[in-house]
Amino acid sequence: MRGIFTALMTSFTENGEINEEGLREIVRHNLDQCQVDGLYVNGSTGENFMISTQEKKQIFKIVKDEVGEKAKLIAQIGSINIKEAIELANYATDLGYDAISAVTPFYYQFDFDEIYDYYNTIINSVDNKMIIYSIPALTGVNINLEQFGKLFENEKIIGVKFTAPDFFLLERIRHRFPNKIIYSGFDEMFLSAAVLNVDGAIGSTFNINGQRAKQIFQLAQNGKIEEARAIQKTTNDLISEVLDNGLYQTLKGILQYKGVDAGYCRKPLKSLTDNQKKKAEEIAEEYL
Ligand code: MN9
Repeated sequence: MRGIFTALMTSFTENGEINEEGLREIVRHNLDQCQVDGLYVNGSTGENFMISTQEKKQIFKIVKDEVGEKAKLIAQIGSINIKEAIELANYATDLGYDAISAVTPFYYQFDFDEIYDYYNTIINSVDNKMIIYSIPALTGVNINLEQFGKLFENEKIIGVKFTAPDFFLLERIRHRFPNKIIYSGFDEMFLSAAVLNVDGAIGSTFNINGQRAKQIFQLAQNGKIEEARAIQKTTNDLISEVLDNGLYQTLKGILQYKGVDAGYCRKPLKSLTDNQKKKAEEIAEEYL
């Protein structure tokens, strides 16, 4: 399960329906052009928190059907509706997903005992492995080193998608749990995480820039930090422009420009304005 995983985008029609053919095109683009090792399906980047249970299942099914055995698949099934999480975990497992992942439960300011119960209840209800999805900036939920230790006592909890700029905590987790899998979550900080010996990365920008992420990872593993830094620099020039222009909209605009029908974002996310679209095309021309 090491390597570069794209946090897969979902293609929607202008009316907000799932665009199946567009979704398949995004998958193929990731495998053929970006050459990533796997896909992380129905994460933040997939607009997961704006779609129904039925639609999540549909997406899991389409992606597995398109990928087959060509890449590893992680199903993000986290939901504060724990019954939904368990249902989706079993659904994705039956489809053949290699692991499941769940965002930390958010909104109600759950305490650690509740978070602990959430992960153990979900993973003990399914014959699969769990990757914790930690993204404190969006959930408000922080897990400290001791708490990671308690969660990792369950051997079915195999790792974490670490989307935080806390390199002190990241280094401590790496050191304390050498056999757990750590994925770097912020693409713009990937080299720094790779130097700390993470096992891979999961990111939104890999939908367009997966090849550079693969290079950064390979170079860092071979100790070629100078070369890796140059590629991270170009990557970050690209990411800065994407973030300034609207993250998901711009990624979709770039894919569209590349001939991939990434479609629209789902409301309440806005869709690209004409100016943003033009900028997305300029970014694609300059960097991709
Ligand atoms: O999961 C992604 N996080 C979100 C990882 O989309 C919330 C990242 O890949 C970021 O989008 C990316 C840009 O900040 O690093």
